[in-house]
Amino acid sequence: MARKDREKLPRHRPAKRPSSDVDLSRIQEKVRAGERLDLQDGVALFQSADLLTVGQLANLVRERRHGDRTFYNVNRHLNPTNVCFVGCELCAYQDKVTAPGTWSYSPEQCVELARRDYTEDVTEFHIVGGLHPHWKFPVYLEILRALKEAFPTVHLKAFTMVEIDWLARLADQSIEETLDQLTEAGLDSCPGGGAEIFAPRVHEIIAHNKITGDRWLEVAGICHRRGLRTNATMLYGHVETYEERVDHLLRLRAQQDQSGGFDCFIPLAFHPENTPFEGRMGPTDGIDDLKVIAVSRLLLDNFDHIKAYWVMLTQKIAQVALRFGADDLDGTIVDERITRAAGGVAGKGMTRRQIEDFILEAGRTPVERNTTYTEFHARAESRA
Ligand code: V47
Repeated sequence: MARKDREKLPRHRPAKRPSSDVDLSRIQEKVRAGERLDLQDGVALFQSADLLTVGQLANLVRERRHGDRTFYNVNRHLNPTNVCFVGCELCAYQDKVTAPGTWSYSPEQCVELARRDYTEDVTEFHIVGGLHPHWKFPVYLEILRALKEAFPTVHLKAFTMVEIDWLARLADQSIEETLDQLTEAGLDSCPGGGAEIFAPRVHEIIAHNKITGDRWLEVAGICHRRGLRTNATMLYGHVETYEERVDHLLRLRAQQDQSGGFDCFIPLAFHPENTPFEGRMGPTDGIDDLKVIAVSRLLLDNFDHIKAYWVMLTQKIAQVALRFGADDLDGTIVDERITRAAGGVAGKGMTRRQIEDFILEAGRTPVERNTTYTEFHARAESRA
């Protein structure tokens, strides 16, 4: 990003000063009665300094749906490339193929990488990358085909709505045709990244070249109508206000009412290192992390699962989040790169044993799931 453009970026997060004067009694009644919350309720929950009441309400909703069950999967993240010409201000990816630290793996290299730590326990590859300036649509099909051929039983959760939109444009065809070809090549579902914050004011500051929030939702709707399950995310902790967070959540809820194909919602805590925001703001704070999980659980009454993504939250916050509305942790991951590039400290992966212990220590029951939450293995005891 050019220095003059960097200078224009906001120097601080908007001040978030929760207050003890916010009255939550009407919201408590609504949650207990199972009534839908609105924009005003969502903002009040964020404004309240009473984190424990907000968390307790979210926990009530979480336990109504799932009891103590806490989901995880045995997966591996794969990023075929970190070269991306979009140049989002929020991201630590590089825009030039020749920049130091970049990679662009061939389909064979993706298979080789996946094989390196593969065990028969792995049920999912989570595949996302940048929008590579030189790759054509067939490269993406070949990556899927090569992985499916080498690992026929592994679910391929690949490509965000941003990538799907780009692939359709690369192939000069409709989203529907693109999805059909990707599915034929092995695509099983899509991850939830790239949604950022839908509000145009924020989008312009953190991801001005990326598809708009409206387009992200439209592509998700098309996936759902085509029978493809997807996830949804919200990147928080940069320049967005409480109102803009709540607007994002309510737009996801409205989309879910319409198309019903989201499995899980994942709040993503912004990491500024190696992005143009480095030096302007630090990582998010624990109070805000827990509040976002809790308010998401309370507003997204039509989403089954809220994920505490341990990579971005750290293991400690993710564990506490299991009592603040979250019921899922993502998985073993093995080789996480997006957050580490932006200063993440939680590590590259966890063993199944570590995840299960971590859930049991929170007083919850670990349940291994597949990607679409249709197969489960409950574990009373942790195991290797
Ligand atoms: O799309 C990019 C975000 C996303 C930064 O669907 C950043 O199950 C924080 O979407 N700081 C990728 N976040 C991760 C993602 C995801 C993760 C886990 C599970 C699932 C799922 C999806 O990370 C990107 C972008 O929104 N991101 N840069 C950053 N500096």
